[in-house]
Amino acid sequence: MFDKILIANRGEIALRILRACKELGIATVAVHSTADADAMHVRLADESVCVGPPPSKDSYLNVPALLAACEITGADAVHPGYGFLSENARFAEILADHNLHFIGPKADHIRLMGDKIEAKKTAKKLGIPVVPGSDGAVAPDQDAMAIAKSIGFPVLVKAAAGGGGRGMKVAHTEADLALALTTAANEAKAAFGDASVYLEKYLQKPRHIEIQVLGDGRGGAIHLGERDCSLQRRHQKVWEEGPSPAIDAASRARIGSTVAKAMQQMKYLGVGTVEFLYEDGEFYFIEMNTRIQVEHPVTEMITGLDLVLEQIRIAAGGDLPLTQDEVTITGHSIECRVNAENPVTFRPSPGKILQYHPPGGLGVRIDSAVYQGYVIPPYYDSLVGKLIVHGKTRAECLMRLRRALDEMVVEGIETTLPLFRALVREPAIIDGDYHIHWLEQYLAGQQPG
Ligand code: MV4
Repeated sequence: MFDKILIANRGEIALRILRACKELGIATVAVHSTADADAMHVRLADESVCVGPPPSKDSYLNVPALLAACEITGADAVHPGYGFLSENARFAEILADHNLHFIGPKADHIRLMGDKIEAKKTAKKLGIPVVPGSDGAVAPDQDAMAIAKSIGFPVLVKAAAGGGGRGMKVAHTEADLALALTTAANEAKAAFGDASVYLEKYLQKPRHIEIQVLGDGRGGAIHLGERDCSLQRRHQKVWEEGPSPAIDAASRARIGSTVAKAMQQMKYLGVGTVEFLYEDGEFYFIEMNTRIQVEHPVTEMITGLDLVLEQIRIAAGGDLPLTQDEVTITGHSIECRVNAENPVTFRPSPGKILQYHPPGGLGVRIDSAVYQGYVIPPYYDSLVGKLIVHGKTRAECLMRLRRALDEMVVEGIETTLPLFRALVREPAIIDGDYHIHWLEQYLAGQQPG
């Protein structure tokens, strides 16, 4: 097991990792920018190192500074959290070159899943259902037109180096396709340095269903059920829940077993999330995330597993905590990401938190690193904290979420709390009857279809 872990992140996930380390009896090193000197994880860590000025590129992405921090403190492992360097294969390799452990998947798997075309080819080869589309990259020529016609319009042009919604263009007709291809390729070149694009059948109103997996790197892998992350705004998840109100036990077992077998064949190491679009009873693989995700607490609440603690144990060579038969999904969990943003315009609202009262009680969890008097800096994401609720049923979970949202107090900055207080009372949400475009249609004042 590791002796000292450097947490190469900030905010709530840095605190989350620190908690797991403390429970495992592992010493902790916090790194921070000059803007985060008063952050909670810095106060609670055994040691802390300032790695640079506020811009992420000069601090949390500053690899030489992070390596120096490991050298100075004698850390033997680095946990990257999510975002920042968490899916940077080169960083994982550099750590290995310095005899440091990267708490995450093998670098080759990070690199593989970072290329959306290679990821899809691998998924298909491993028996995971994928969206009908081109078999690899397409050039903006007749080739693409023929493929699009065989798929059937509308089609989606996606950037191989994209992901998370970046570099996507919809083409509804043949006339649209040529423009969509060149626009997507140009944008992909500019944004990712790679103009490769591929085609997929455009699914009109799917849900976003993601399967949590855990692999020991030696051929053992289990799945931990799904999370429904369909409620998103501009590709930012807002509300995540598990199990999905749209998935029955048979479908869950079917797709879960397919994914677990694929991870076994890959000899996948650590935590991972396999993302699907789900429409008319069918799952379609779109991407795989090789990191711990923001919404991991939903799975923790319904399985009883500490995913970050298991991630650390497995990175140190440990075994999986459960066999597949021992995995049980109990009850229902919903996570709301409370942001420091105006609840109508979503304009960021950084600043000092004058009053902070987190809700409590049975089945209510807050993953947050803020406190009364904390100043939310303008340099990073606007997450105040994640309100996670568990209940025996979805109905009980919604009732508890409604109560917890009404109890929560954050004064001094604007937050998205009012949005959640409205959503939890919205009939379609109460019925679990929504899709990936529902939230944006609701926010635009439309009657979501
Ligand atoms: C799609 C799609 C429809 N059809 N692919 C968005 C980000 C990345 N995860 C993939 N995304 C999508 N891929 C096909 N073939 C619609 C989306 C999409 C989306 C997916 C999940 C959650 C929210 C979304 C919002 C807009 C578009």
